[in-house]
Amino acid sequence: MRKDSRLIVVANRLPVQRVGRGSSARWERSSGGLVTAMSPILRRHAGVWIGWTGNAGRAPAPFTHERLMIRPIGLSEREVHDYYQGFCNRTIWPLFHDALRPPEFQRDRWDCYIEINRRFARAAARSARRGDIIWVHDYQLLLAPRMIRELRRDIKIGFFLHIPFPPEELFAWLPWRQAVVRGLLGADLVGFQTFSDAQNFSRAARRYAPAEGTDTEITCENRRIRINAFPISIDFRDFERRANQSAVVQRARQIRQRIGPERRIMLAVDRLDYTKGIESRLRAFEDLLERKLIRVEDCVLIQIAVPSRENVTEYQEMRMRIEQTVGRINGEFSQPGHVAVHYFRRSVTPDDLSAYYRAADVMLVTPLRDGMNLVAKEYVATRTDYSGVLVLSEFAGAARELRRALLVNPHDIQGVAATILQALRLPRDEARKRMMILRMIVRRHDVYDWAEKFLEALER
Ligand code: GDG
Repeated sequence: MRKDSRLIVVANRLPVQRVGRGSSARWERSSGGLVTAMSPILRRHAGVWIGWTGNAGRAPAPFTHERLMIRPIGLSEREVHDYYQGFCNRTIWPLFHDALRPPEFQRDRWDCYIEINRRFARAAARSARRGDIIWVHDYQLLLAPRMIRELRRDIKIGFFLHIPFPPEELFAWLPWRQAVVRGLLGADLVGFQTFSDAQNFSRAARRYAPAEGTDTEITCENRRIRINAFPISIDFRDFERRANQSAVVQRARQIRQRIGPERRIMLAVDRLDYTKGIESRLRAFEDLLERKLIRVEDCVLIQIAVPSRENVTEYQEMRMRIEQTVGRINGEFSQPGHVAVHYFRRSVTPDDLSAYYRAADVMLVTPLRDGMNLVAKEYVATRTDYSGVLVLSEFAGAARELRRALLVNPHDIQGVAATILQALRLPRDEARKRMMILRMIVRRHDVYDWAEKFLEALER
């Protein structure tokens, strides 16, 4: 990026959140992955961040936080309902994740989605000076690139999709598919997690817009649009450093001690989302106990499940089913002093998360569909002594890079069970070889590399 140009990030959520009440209320940096990814670039270049505060109501006035200009976008109650909970989370999210739940197609929610995208686009266009770069993020803002382009022909616009882009047959369901494709084609560069997502999009573009070209370059209305894969990553060194802090080492030791030092720990960490495959993973674990291939005296499953989208019915139903399954497994198989599944429905601090990663002999990352999955990469970064085994779903974007994990089809419960068993029995040398390669890959392709490559490509 040119030294004097600024980066304008447009994302559904702001990188800060309001904490405290009354006179002690203040803005604090939130801990999300996107904030971490963007922060080194934003330190080098002055920047503006446009996003929603996360609460219904009028937008606070723009302000500066740690040298970053913050421009909050306001959403009314109805808009939160129709745009965020409605179109984003009940149409695009399920449709783009292999329609794991039936997507809902409602005209008024779509109208609201257009309106909110326009609100973000106007704010972006107004904030940009000549020479600045605008980087729009994710599925909440698929229409914004074109809307910004209509207002500012002189600005470079990049777009990155954090979730998968569906194959042709599924994308075709969307009653507003043309508008979505054209919305994205307003950008100069459209980035995806994997090459097959990129390919799915370029095919959709050629089908639903007056566009022609290849999988990586398209011409539409006399503009050249580049399309490519930029697999997102983590701050590898930061995870490595945290893993070796004495408080974390102590905490990991304490977790092992409490679980029982002789037991093998299997860990899973997910948002409570139906895409993450929590139910099938529990069923695979149950299957192993039922067939007496494992015993609670020898191993345990810890499931950290972070509450998410709790006012959407599908999420409430899924939570109930998961909790029933955990109850059933524990009722059936736990012994005094040996609980089969430890289920924590809460989020833990970054230090605790690191301690759990450190304590876990086997990490189970088995989503039914996932754009990337950072948990898999975080586990790898934490294993500084090269121990530990990663079981990873073929349907997570991360599987394209982390080929040396034990890959599974999460729909095949018996297959997952067999792979868990393989992970528990993997000879130490073999596990170490695999982990060395996994660590090398994530170290080399960290989040800084991701952001740099995207911005470099955008400027080309
Ligand atoms: C979307 C895409 C894509 C989880 N529990 C705790 C905690 N976490 C942190 C993890 C990780 C993040 O949340 C989850 O990231 P994922 O990538 O696994 O999943 P999504 O939230 O679905 O993210 C995904 C991602 O965007 C980035 O592009 O990879 O495919 O769906 O960083 O560490 N953090 C703390 N306590 C917890 O209990 N502190």
